[in-house]
Amino acid sequence: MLGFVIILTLILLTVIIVQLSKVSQLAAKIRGEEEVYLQNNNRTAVWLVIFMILFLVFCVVSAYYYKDVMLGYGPHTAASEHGVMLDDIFNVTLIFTGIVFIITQIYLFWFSYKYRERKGVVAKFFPHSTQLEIIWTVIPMIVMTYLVVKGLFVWNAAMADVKPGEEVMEIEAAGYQFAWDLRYPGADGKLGTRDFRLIDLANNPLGQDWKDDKNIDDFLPSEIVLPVNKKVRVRITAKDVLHNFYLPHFRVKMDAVPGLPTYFVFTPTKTTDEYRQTLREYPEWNVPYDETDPEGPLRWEAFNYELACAELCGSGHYSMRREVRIVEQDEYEEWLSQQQSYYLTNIRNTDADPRKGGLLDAEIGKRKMELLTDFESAHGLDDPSGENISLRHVFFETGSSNLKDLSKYELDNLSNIMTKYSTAVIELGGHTDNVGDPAGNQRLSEARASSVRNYLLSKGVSADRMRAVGYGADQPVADNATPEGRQENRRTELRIISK
Ligand SMILES: [Cu+2]
Repeated sequence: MLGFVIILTLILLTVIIVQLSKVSQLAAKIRGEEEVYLQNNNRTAVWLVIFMILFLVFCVVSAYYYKDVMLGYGPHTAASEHGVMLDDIFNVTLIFTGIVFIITQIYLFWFSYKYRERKGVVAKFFPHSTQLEIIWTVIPMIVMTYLVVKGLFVWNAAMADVKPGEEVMEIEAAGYQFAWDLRYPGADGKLGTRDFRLIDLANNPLGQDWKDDKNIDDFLPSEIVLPVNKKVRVRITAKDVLHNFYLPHFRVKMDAVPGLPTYFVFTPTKTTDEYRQTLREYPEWNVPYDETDPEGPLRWEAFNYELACAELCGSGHYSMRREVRIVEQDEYEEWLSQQQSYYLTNIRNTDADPRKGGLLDAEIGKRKMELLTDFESAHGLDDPSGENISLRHVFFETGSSNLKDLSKYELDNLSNIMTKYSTAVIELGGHTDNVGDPAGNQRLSEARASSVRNYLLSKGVSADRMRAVGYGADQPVADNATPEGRQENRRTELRIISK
């Protein structure tokens, strides 16, 4: 129905215009063609000048009206070091091109008015003016040279990579349809190596090489969190099609290209909180973020920096948005401490782990510290002989007293402790669960305690400082009815008999 009305209206309008033109043709015949022509000419010339004034006013007013929502103005001054320079050169360019734009528009419309056809006025033929040629060649040349040279300086500064030895924190962003895999280097500060052939969407989204030690502590957070005023280098890659790593508030924008790693180096200068405080000063940011929830947070309170994909990469393109938080150093460190290594939480000791069954340096160090702490706290007592210290990482083959290879770490640590506390005398106690006959358990516990003692003898601890005792199943520390309890009961303990 609405469509019909619109079509009808258009037809009627056409009829009216045709009829009007017929009327003016008739009037022209009556008054004489030439006079009407000149009259129209005058009218058009005046309208051109009016249009020019309205148009220029509109350009200036609309730019002024929208300035606070544009990047670079009002609350949206750049939140990074190089961003300020980029905004600055945009402004310089805008001033020059703005001046040229206004002058040319004025001349264009003013000349159309001034040199309109009039009765008895003849055009003056003006073949050449060297002076004019010089003016409109030299001025643009100077301006262009200035813009290009200044632009090159800014470009080189904004795109510069880190210098050798410069302190920088490196993170990684890999785009795919339709999200980003983000990676941080962990405590060692180094991102581990990747190989696209190792990518396994379920278990190894980035194709990290687990044989590389640098990968052990890398973690894959769901948001970007960065400390303020610290230089950061982002490695940017893509796993399928072209994406674009875009942090609008920091004026960071770089293509993410499959097979061609790119990077961007920048230094955030405003925390999320500082940016919110600036927004707060603007009335349009003091309205509820969600119109349907007037009691909810205001727009400035709900503001977050964001990472967007600035390449139309497919139908789910919009969902590549990720939050970015810029925080003070201590808050950043707190966040870091909550992050879990991807390898240790998802890969360690699974079938995908090439180090399965072995110990990592960090684990060896941790076990060493635990045993030393236990030993020293018992040694500090007036009478340490009542304290049982569990040798948690001593393992035997099932039903036998043969030590498993992995036990050597714990026992080597114990041998070092015995060297450090050179007068201590210890008891090594073997314990079993209650499965099987008591005599057999007794024999097994004695044999296991002796194996431990023999290993320590081989490491140079003297025989008179150690005694091996088997307790069979007599001293359970957990419920023998459950498999976990029985496992806890099968153990080797250590007791300091004299300091
Ligand atoms: Cu994308």
